[in-house]
Formats: sequence, C-alpha cells, structure tokens
Amino acid sequence: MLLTTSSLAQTTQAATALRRPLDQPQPRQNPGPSAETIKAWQDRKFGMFIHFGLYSIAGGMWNGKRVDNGYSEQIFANGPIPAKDYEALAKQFDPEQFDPDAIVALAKAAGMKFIVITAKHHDGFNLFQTSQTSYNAVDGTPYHQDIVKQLADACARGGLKFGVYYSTIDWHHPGGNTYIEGNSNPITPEQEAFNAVQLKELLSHYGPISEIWFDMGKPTPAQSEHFAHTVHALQPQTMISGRVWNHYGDFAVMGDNAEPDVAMELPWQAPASMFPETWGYRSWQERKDLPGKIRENITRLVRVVSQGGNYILNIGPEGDGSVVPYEAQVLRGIGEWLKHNGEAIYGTRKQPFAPLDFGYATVGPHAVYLFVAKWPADHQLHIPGVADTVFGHAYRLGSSQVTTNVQRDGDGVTVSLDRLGMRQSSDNGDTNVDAFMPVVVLPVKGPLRVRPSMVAAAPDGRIHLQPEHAEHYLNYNGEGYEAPATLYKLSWQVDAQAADYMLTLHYKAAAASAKVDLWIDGQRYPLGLGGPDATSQSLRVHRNQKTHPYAMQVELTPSAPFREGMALPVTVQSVELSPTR
Ligand code: H79
Repeated sequence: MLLTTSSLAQTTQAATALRRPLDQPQPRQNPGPSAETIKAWQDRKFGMFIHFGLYSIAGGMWNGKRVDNGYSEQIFANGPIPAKDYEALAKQFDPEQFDPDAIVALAKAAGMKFIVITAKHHDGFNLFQTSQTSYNAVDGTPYHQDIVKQLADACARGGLKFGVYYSTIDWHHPGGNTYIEGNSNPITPEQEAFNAVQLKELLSHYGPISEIWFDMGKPTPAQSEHFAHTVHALQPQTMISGRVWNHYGDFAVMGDNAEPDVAMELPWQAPASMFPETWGYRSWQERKDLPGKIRENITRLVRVVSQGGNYILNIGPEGDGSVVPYEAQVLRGIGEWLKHNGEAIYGTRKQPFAPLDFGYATVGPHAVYLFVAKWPADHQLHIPGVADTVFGHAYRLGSSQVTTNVQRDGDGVTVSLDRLGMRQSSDNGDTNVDAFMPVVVLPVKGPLRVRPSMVAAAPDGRIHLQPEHAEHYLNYNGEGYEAPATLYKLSWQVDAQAADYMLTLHYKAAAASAKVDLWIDGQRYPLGLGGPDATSQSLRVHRNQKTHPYAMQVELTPSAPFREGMALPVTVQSVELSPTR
C-alpha cells in the first residue's frame, strides 16, 4: 500500500497519544512523542550543544576590540556591527577544520548520548541549505557544504541521537526582527511563514531529529502551536523544547545555565555553557583551572540527573571549525569520570529521599547510587526513610571487591566510608578527577521502600498544612523567556494515623467559576471554590494506606484533566485536617 506523507504521519501519530496520571498536566500537543520516546530521551541524561556560525569567526572581537556586552554568538547585535559588515563574514566562512566524525567521537568520549547544533541562531545565518535564503553555509559561503547534514550523518554513523537548535528570531531577513534587549521579540507573520518552511526542511532532510531546540522570541500561543504542529506533523517523535513557548514543548528548558529549585515531574533539560558569559567562541575567554571546570561540570551533571533532568553542555568551536582544546579536555575529563560512574547516571530516576547532607542520589533498576560531594565528618553516609528496604552489601562503584554492610539506623540506613577503604581526596589542584565525587552503590533486593519526610500531626491528631511545607510544582516556558513560572500543584506528605478526616481548605477569594481538585492518596475530590466571598471549603476525606503506606498524600491541582500551563486557580492559605474517629 502506498501512503502519502500526511497519512503516514497521521498513522504514526494515532499510535502515540501520551497519557499521564490525571494529577499531572496533560500535553498541549497530542499526539506527540510516545511514552517510550520520552523515557528514552530522559534516560540519555547527557548531551552536547554546539554553537557554531558566522559569530565563531568573529570570536568575540570586532575591529580589533573585545566586545564584552552579552554573549559572543550575539556579537552582531552587541557590537553593534553594521549588517553589511556582519554579512561579509559569510564570505570567510570556510571551516576546514570542522570534522563531524571527530566531534561525534569527542562527544562519545565525554559520555554524551546526543548532539544538538545551532541550525540557525538569532543572526539569521543558516548552517543548512534552505530554500528561504542564500544566507546559508551551502549557497552563501566558500565552504559550500551543509553542516547540519554532515553532523546528522556523522551522528547516525556513530550511534548518537541528533537534534537541531532553531531560533525563531531572525536579525537578517527583511521581514524579520531587529534586536531588542532580552530577545523576546514578537514574531511577524512573514517570519512565522519563513520559519514554518525552514522547520519542514529541517524535519525532512536530515533523518530522525531527536529534539528541536527552539529558542527565544515571543510567539503568540497560535504561533507556538503552529511551530510545534509543523514539527510533529513530520516527526511526531521529535522532542520539542519548551522554548517554543506557551507550553507547547515536550520538555521544559531551564534558563541559560540555570537549574530548577523545586520538584520536577515532567521531562526537562538544563542547558549549560562552559563559561556563563558566552555560548559562541570567544577568543579572549580566560580558560583556567581545567580540573576545577571538569569537577564543576560533573557536579552539575550529577545535580541535574539526581533531580531527574537532562544536562546539555555546550562547546563553541572556532571559526575554522576546530574544537577549543580546553573544551575538548573538559569533555574528556567528564568522560573519564563517567567511564567508571556512568551506571549511576544513565537510565536512572531522580532521588526520592529528603535532601542528603553528603550530596546526591539516583535510583537504578536494582540499586541506589550515592554521590559523595561533601565528606561527612563521621565518615558515614546516612540515607533517611529506607529502613524497610532490603539492601545487599554496599561497594564503591568501580571497586566491587571491597564491600560493607548497610546498617539500619533509626528510620534509615548508614554506610561506613572507612569500611569501604574510601578516603577524602584533597581538592586543591587535584588533577585526579576520578577521585572526585565517588559513587557508593547500595544494591536493592525487592522493592525500594521510601518513607518520605512528613508533616507531623499534633498530639490530638489534627494536622495543619501550610504551602511552605508542600512540594511546589511549576509550569515553565510560558509566554517567553521573562515570563515567571506558574504554580500548578501543591503536594504534602503527612504523617496521618487516622483513616477518616474532616478537611478544610482555606484560600484567598477566587473567581466564582474556579475549580480545583483535591487528591487524597490518589483519590480525586473535585471542589468548586464558589465566588468572591467564599474563603474555605470543608469535606470528608479518606486515607488509603494500601496505595500510600507511609504517608498520606494531599495534593491540590487545577480541575482534571488539566493542560500544561494551567495554573492553580486559587491562592492556598492552609489545609486543616481533623480525624473524625
Ligand atoms: O543560544 C544561547 C543564547 O544566545 C540564547 N540561549 C542560549 C542557549 C539566548 N538568547 N537570548 N537569551 C538567551 C536571553 C538573553 C539574555 C540576556 Fe544577557 C540578558 C542577554 C542580554 C541580557 C545574559 C545576561 C547575557 C548577557 C547578560
């Protein structure tokens, strides 16, 4: 049977509608990537970002002077450089040292599982051949080759996933944008049409695109939907970055070099550059303390992965396409560490414990991994709330011949670092990166049972819940880079001994039509908040110890099913629970 492109796309899409639990936000674009695709994307954990373009030739210098206001990939705007002069860089664009297979080999040596390259940055120059403008690497430069194609092919040969960065801003095209501070430009209708054609090109000519890293601009919700739909109509399994805005992404993106400070339950990524000052090559960047930079990035990777995220680390090759030696050394250093410790990173889940005083943790299919960032004074690792889990003997990852018992200790367990023969390594000038951030493995037999940290009941059994004691869940990537993240869920873990409670929700006056869902141990209680004068609601609720053996889980969300981006339509002041018998 012959399938047209569009019917093929529809067939693929029909099979991939994503379902999430009803107390989680539902994707705006559905169908999109399947649950399997999302999980595989999350399991990769670590990838390479490449910022490369005409700005790489300038390298943060113009007319012999350093341009130090803003990122070097935005030197056109920061200079500012006259358009004709910047465009003339295209005639010099001939990156003879650009070696896609070597870059793929470097990414693999770093332990990276995917590469994302700037197909088009804000300056409007395209690393790929496009029908929309000759301002591209093939038609507008002496190089005459498609960099995106070269790298896509090299990734396919090397077994890495491949993605593209795409800025919806365009400072070059006549129908495009001019620079504004912060880069939250509205997208003109001409620009939208131009972008949609380029998206079709990128999604049609380069094989499977694992992710598309939309960036910046401030499209309308209809434009964000248009961009997302254009991508998914051609490749439903492409993961779209949240910076397509208005909650049309398949994964949330933190700010440049930022990490979340709240709990995360949907897919997300933290983008990082080697130095916070630039993503594109900067010839005069001071590149000091290589071991420190390696340690910094291992720590960031571990912190991000222990919170369930993906870490994408940038390189900014020089104008001739060569990788900056310092950046290659940083990547190789991380790779050395991952060679021994990767089991604790790839395919793991976020840490389910209360914050750990010694560092971080992840959970694999058969083990808990403990990352020792701070040497505990008593040389013991304490893990709270796991007294009911059966552990095998603990060992240091990479040296399983020395083992020790996992000791019960109150409601948790303790592991002695001395018994594992582990010593604190000196941090000053230590070039032995492998000694850094050692990982201790606690093999888990049977289920991992975690008693969360809980809000206690008063002696009379009453429980007083305040927003400060809840996990806060936020919607990221709303109406542009500067829009604040909004709250969609509060979640408390409560040490509740009774089976039945009278619950009272106290809140600031809400719109007459405002509705929320209260969830008790996974059971949904829909609530209408009823008008500007109402400030509380009471109802009977029941504990379900079968599904939530340790703690009663109390959650508030918008009325289910709710879409990504919907905020909790009320300001919660407190939740009071009193046992009814
Ligand atoms: O591609 C990289 C950046 O060029 C792009 N995102 C990453 C991945 C980006 N474009 N704009 N922005 C990020 C936000 C702009 C932030 C800025 Fe600033 C605030 C630019 C000028 C003021 C940060 C702080 C850079 C200089 C000062």
